[in-house]
Amino acid sequence: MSMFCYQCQETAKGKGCEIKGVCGKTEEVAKLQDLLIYTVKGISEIVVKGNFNIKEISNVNHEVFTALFMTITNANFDEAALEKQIKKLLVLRNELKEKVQADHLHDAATFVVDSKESMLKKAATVGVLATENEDVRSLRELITYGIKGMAAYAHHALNLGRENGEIYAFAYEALAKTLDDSLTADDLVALTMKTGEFGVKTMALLDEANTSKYGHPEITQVNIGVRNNPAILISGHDLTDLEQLLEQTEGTGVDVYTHSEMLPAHYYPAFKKYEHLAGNYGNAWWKQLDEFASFNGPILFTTNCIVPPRSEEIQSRIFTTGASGYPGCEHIEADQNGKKDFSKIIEMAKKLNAPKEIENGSIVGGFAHEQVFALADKVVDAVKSGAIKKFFVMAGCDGRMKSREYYTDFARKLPMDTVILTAGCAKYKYNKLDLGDIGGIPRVLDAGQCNDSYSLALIALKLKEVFALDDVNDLPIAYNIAWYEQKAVIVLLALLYLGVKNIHLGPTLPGFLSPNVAKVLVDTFGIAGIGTVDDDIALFMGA
Ligand code: SF4
Ligand code: SF3
Repeated sequence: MSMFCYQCQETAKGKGCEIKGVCGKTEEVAKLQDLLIYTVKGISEIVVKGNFNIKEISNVNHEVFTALFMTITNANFDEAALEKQIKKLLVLRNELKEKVQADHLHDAATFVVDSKESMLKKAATVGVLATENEDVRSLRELITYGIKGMAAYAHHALNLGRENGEIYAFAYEALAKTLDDSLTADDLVALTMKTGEFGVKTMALLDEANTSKYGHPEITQVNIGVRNNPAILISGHDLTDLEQLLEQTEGTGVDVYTHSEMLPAHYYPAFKKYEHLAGNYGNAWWKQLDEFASFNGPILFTTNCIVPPRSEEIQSRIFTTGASGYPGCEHIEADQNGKKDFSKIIEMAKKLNAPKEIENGSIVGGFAHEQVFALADKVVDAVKSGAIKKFFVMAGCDGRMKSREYYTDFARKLPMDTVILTAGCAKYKYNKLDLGDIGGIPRVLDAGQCNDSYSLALIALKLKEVFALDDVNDLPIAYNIAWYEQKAVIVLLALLYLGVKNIHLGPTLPGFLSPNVAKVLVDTFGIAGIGTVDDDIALFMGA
C-alpha cells in the first residue's frame, strides 16, 4: 500500500484508495495532504497548550484554514502548492512553539523535515492508518473531515471580511484532541456533536457574509443556453471571486457563465446588475470533462471540484485560485488586499470561440430562507389544506457513480403532493426535470450551494414554530441526502446537532465509519442508507 485515503464517497471499493485516488489524486499528493493535516494538528496542540489569544494569531488562523481547505476532495492536486503550504505552516508552527513552555508536545508539533523526500517519508508514518483502533480512527477522521468542511465555509466568509474567533478556537481544540490517545470513543462522539454545533455557526457566518454583501437570494430564472460572445466559465463556491471577475470583465465583450456550485450566484440581487453574467453552463462537477471541451473558453476554479483534465488543450484553459490548484494550470493569487488580477483569463477568452450550446431554456432557484419566509403563508396554507403532504430535503453532493441515478428516479417518482428542498450540487440530478408546481410553488425549491443547507435548516425551524411543534422531527419533512466530499460531512453533523433524526444518506454510507461508529449513528440518530426508490418512497410516505 502506497497511500491511504477514504475521505470521500467514491473511495475505492467503498473502503479506501490505496494506490491512486479514484479522484485522480496521486500517491505524492495524498501523502503531502496527510502531512499537511498532521502539521495542522501539531499547530492546534501548540495553540491549545500555549493558550494563545486567537485574535493575536490571525495569520496562523488563516493559513491553517487554507491548509484544511486544500485537502478537501478535488480541491488541490498540486504537489508544489501543498509542499509550499507545509513549509509555510512549519515556519508558523515553530514560531508559536518558541513562545510556549509546554512539555510533552506531540510529534506533530515537533517533527522536522528538510526536503520533499523527507516530507514524503514522514507522511508515510502519519496518515489515517497511524491510528490503530478502528473506532477511534473512524471518529478522529469524522471530526477532521467535518472541520475541513467548516474551514472551507469559513474561508469564503473570510474572503468577505467576516470571521469568528470561536470557530478557529474550536477547530484547534478539536484537532488537538484527535492527537490525544487518552480520549475514549465516548469523548470523541461528544466532540463530533460539538463539531456539528460549530458547523451551524460557520454556515450562519457565511450566510450572513453572503447576504449582507450580495442581498438575499430571490426567485430567479437562470438561462442554461448560450450567447454568441466569447466567455469565461467560473466554477466552485467563492462568490468574492465571481464578483471580482464580473467587475473586471464588464465592458470587455466577454461573458461570464457559472458552472456547478456557482449556479446559485444568479439568485443574489447584487449579481443581477451584470448583464454579461450570461447564464449557467453545464451540470454538476463530474461532467466537466465533456462540458469544458464544448465551452471553448477559459475556466476559473475557485474551489473544488476539479476533475483531472483529459487533454493538454483543456488544461491550458484552466486557471485556479484560492485553495484550489492543479499542476500545469496557472494559479491566480490575491494581493495583500484580497484583489485578484484576472486579466490573463480575460485576454485568453477574447481569442477563443463562444461556447457551444449544449442545452437551452432556463431553471428556477433562489429559495433561500428569506425568500421562503416571504412565501410562508402560501406554504403553510398548502400544508394545512393537504396540497403539500411532505417535504423532502435532498441536499448535498452529486457524483459520478451510476447508483446516483437513484436520486433522479426518486425525484421523478415522488407523489405530486410533495416538494423537494435542495442545496448543493446534488440538485443537478433533478433540477432540469419538469416536476411541475403546487399552486404556484415549484416542486423543487433550490436554496443554493451546499452551505445553504443552512437555509433548509432555518426553514424547518420556522415551520416548527408556525405549527407550534416541540420537535423538529414531528414536521412532515424527510431527509434523503446525497454526499460526496467533506463539506457534506459538516452539513450532516450540523443537522444532527440541530436534532434532525432519521436522515437517509447515500448513495453509500461513508467508508470511514467503522461498524461500531456506524451503529452509534444508527442507534442514536436513526441514520440509514438508501434502498430501492419504491421501497424508500413507501417508507418515507408512511405507507
Ligand atoms: Fe480516494 Fe476520495 Fe481520497 Fe480521492 S478523496 S483519494 S477518491 S477517498
Ligand atoms: Fe458539489 Fe464538489 Fe459537494 Fe458544494 S462541487 S457540493 S461535490
